[in-house]
Amino acid sequence: MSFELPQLPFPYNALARSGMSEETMQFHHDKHHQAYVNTLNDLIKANPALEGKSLEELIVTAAKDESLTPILNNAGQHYNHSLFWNSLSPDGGSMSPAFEELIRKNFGSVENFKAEFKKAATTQFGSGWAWLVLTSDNKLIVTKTPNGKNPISEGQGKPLLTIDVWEHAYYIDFRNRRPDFVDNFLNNLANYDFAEAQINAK
Ligand code: MN3
Repeated sequence: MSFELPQLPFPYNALARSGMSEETMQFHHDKHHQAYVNTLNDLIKANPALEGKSLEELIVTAAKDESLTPILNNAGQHYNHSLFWNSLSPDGGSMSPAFEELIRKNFGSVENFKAEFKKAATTQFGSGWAWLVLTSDNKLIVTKTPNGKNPISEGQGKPLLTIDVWEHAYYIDFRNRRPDFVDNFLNNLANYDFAEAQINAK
């Protein structure tokens, strides 16, 4: 069984009024994410021992074996983009009172959380991702990872929310202004309800 590109959880133009254009969504989902899925399927076909593993199993396995770096890159990018689409919402940027309380408990204030997340996202040198992660001892932390790596490959915990800071994620809408792209994500696009639901999911 091969991996498939998931549909976006909203129409391509749904985020345009919140600063993420239809053109960005079409290129990012249909071209970039699709390419990672296709490459991953080709790599698995060439390495039948890996057939049948879940995406998370592939990431954990490949993270321990340097000869599987191409698998890690493409499985990671498939996982990361799938989570990224769910981290976005046309009604993003607002937190439930319960989630806001949890953020306050872990970061001191919502402003501190946003500052820490922005710092991770803007200081990730080159391509990569920033994350809100639930650790195994139930703390919320912010992390960043390069290229296709993620909190699963790095053993940091369960990913709750992510932003893609590869240039292709923001260059159409924000040109080189990554900090503005991150601010816009945190204030207008971030699906904090999804992050909250992930805490209790499986
Ligand atoms: Mn991307």
